Amino acid sequence: MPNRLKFLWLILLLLTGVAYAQGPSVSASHVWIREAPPGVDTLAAYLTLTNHTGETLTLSNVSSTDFNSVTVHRTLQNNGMDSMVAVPHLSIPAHQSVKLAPGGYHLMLMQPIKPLYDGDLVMLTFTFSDHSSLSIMAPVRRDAPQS
Ligand SMILES: [Cu+2]
Repeated sequence: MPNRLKFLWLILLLLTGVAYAQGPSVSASHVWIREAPPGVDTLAAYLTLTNHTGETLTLSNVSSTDFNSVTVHRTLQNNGMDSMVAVPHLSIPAHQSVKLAPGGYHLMLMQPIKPLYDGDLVMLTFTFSDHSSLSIMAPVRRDAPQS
């Protein structure tokens, strides 16, 4: 792993550690953004959201200072054709995780403020139905991480 990536992961681990210390309602893991092909101004972000509370929470908003618009999408496969639908109210059941991963749920990041490449970091801010919020740094990657 290149040193620069090690450093980024260290920052991510520290941020996650701080979030845990404050006892967040929801935490994020396996976070990454797929680098867009040249000329494409829509990127997909993937992560796992874990609800640490005893009640179902809904993701009420996602924003990023690096994009004009962020929405939750779901990829659907119908007769071999992929299509995407908006998911306005993603639910995370009590003490459970929801995976946003290729082929299923994802964040659709639209109209980046500047071009983003492998190794860049993007801040994403999530707000949930209990009014708690979570900000994370998501690394842009050319290829899917092994996990
Ligand atoms: Cu999408």
